[in-house]
Amino acid sequence: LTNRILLAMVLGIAVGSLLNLLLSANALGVSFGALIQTYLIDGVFDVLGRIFVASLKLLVVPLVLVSLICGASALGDSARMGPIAGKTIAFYLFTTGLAVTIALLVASIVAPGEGMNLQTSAEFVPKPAPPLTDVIVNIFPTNPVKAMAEANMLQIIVFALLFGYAMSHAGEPGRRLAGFFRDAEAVVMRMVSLLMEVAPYGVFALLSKLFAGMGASAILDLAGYFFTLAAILVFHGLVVYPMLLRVLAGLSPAVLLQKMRPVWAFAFSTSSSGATIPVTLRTVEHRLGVHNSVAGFTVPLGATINMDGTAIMQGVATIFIAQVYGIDLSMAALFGVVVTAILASIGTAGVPGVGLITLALVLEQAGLPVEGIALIIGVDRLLDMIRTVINVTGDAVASVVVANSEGQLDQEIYHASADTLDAR
Ligand code: DAS
Repeated sequence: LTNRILLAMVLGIAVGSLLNLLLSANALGVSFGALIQTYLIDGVFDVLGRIFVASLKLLVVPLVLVSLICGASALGDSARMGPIAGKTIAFYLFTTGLAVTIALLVASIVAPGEGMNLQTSAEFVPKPAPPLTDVIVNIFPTNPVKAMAEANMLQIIVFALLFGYAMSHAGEPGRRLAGFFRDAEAVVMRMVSLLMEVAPYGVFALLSKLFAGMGASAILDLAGYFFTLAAILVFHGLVVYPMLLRVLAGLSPAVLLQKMRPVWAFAFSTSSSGATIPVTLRTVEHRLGVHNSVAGFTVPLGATINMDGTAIMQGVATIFIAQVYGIDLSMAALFGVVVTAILASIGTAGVPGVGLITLALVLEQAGLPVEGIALIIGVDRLLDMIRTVINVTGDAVASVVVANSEGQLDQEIYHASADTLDAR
């Protein structure tokens, strides 16, 4: 299945890029070109892609709810919820802070924005940011059904943790209900597997449409910014995470990276950590051996508050915009960028483009012109896809490290090859 999804990714990028070339060179003629654009790209590919993302999102709330309730009730017994939550949140904050610090350092040295006089490509109207106190109070749901209807991840997480914990301290009725939720989780997980069977078609459609509309010219204008950011994202994924796995858990990173490929395909093609939760959760539990009581908590929480890739973009974009406008940032301003990037990633859900919205927060805090975002908006779509891959990888690494530290990692599953697991 993994190979089919990866093949769909490659095909989608190839077909989309070819269509982009043919259409921009007007090689198909005006009328036939218009037909292709209308009925194929904006028709079949667009509809299939959106149905695919919708069906993924459909599973997110039920899966997060039942897996967290099961996880919390299992944790409730062992009263390990506190230490696991503490370790998880500490890991997320540390890696996000590390990510944005590396980004600020490298971008300052590479200086991609030096001496550029770019005109802003479009007016960017930033949304007013909610004050931090509201963000914290907003984490506590007033109505669980409303939280689920709005897919408010943090509120669902709080409700599920409280409900699951209470369930584990409710005697016989609690035990019966726990059984129900475990069955419910098994069924929803089965739905994820069914959806993954048709994933190649969805991934192909999404990427064909995306690349058909993505001119290479946008990347050429911003090559310095694009390649600096892409390089740091790859470094974080292939060097920092493997180092953390070895140092903190003594585990082989190659195994994790190899098993994460289907998750990467979903994250890359949907640009949404939230929509990828069902696949991240299934992979972390069934292919990396993280017990449900840990994964059910770390994965949904991570998809919402842990966005190392986004923090890296915000670090590089801040330096780039400061350089383009010829503004020198003080150490205090840079420190403020680190703190704001961490806090900004906490308050936002993992959906496409959320990184740009919170970038306005970071720029404001650094005293930089927020309209500078318009400089980089043209090339952000592809970068969003790449940084979402890093975001979900960070969630998986945290799950493995925390589970391992709690003795909740099945080493036999972790080290089993992906093919033997797929065969099960
Ligand atoms: N697309 C976001 C995510 O789902 C990341 C971002 O927008 O920066 O993680």
